[in-house]
Amino acid sequence: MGYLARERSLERRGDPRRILPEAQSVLVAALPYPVPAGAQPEETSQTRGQVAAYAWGVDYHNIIPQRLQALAAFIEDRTGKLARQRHYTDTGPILERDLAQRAGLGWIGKNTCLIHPRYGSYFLLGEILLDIELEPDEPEVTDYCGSCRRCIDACPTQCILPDRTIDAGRCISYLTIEHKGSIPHELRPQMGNWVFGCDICQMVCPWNIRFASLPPDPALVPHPGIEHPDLIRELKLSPGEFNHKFRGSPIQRPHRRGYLRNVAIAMGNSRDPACLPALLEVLHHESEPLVRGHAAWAAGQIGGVKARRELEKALSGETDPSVISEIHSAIR
Ligand code: B12
Ligand code: SF4
Ligand code: SF4
Repeated sequence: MGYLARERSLERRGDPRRILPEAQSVLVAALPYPVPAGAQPEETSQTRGQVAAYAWGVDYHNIIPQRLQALAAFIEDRTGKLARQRHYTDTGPILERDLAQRAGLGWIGKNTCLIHPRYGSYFLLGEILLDIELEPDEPEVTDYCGSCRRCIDACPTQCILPDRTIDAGRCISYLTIEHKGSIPHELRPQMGNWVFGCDICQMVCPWNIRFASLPPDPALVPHPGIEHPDLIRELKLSPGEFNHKFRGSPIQRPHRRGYLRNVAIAMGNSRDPACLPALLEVLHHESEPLVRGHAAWAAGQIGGVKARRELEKALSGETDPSVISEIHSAIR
């Protein structure tokens, strides 16, 4: 996420008029996604992963711009003026939560999410910069977190800092979605069964527990089986099957190799011996070293004589230095 620190990006984030010099107003919209229930489905014995709720449907980057365009057209109709405008959701150098707070949509909680006092935080943000002067809403100035610190205490990697920022390099959301390479060994056990994103600091928030009730946008309703994927089945996805399964989904972002890396870590954390055959298959036959390496780690976590024998066997045929090093530490 180096783009966040670039000089030009910093300046533009500080003042949206660097993006659209004629800008008079910023209109901020919130798009609700499903409310996660948290628990794994009870009827099944398979080892399951967890996917962040915003990613259960279609990629919101493909939905919000359409919604914003319709909203801008409505405003043009009402004002009788063709507006100069720019749309953003996630992709642009602007501080979306900060603008949303100033537009009265909520306050920025200790978990750094924008929380609405009546609807919680399970929504995504999008903005329109306009050269039309709109009457501004009142900013949300109250901090409803008070003395609560549930998110800080519940965060598995302890990455929520006291100044309402997070140490993104330790956040499971960053590690599973944005981080490209090997996941640091010390963070793997804390990732639990999250295979894409993380909702823990929102799931424990009293404002979500009490109030999150907005119906999700129809485009974001869950695709079948996506909330708690069967880890063994996921690890077996070929490149073609991965692309087919996640076409149009945010889960495309880490690519197959990043996603299977996450699945392998979740298997290792489950310590479920039922995962071992799939992990060993990957260890011997997968072409991506990143996935082989994390499968070696996971096999080591599950342990046992068979895992050790197969790890040693894999070592004799392995040529990639990163995988060799993973196998060494798995059998140590
Ligand atoms: C980078 C990013 C991440 C990173 C870092 C998150 C973070 N907290 O910064 C990672 C990958 C970890 C992440 C995770 C998630 N994200 Co995110 N993420 C973003 C993104 C693209 C940029 C945020 C950003 O700018 N961070 C950088 C730091 C510097 O920002 P900051 O600390 O808020 O900045 C403060 C100060 O540093 C200062 N500042 C910063 N720059 C400048 C410049 C100047 C000139 C000045 C004066 C001051 C200043 O002002 C800010 C005060 O408000 C935004 C979209 C956007 N463009 O805003 C989405 C966004 C924040 N994410 C979103 C979501 C949904 C998530 C997840 C929930 C996804 C998930 N389930 O896995 C998690 C939540 C994790 C968490 N607790 O925050 C939503 C939040 C919606 C909401 N209700 O709040 C957003 C708004 C995307 C969207 N369009 O909806 N995310
Ligand atoms: S998304 Fe997960 S890892 Fe990141 S801050 Fe929230 S609880 Fe911590
Ligand atoms: S869990 Fe508590 S401290 Fe964290 S954001 Fe919610 S209200 Fe604020």
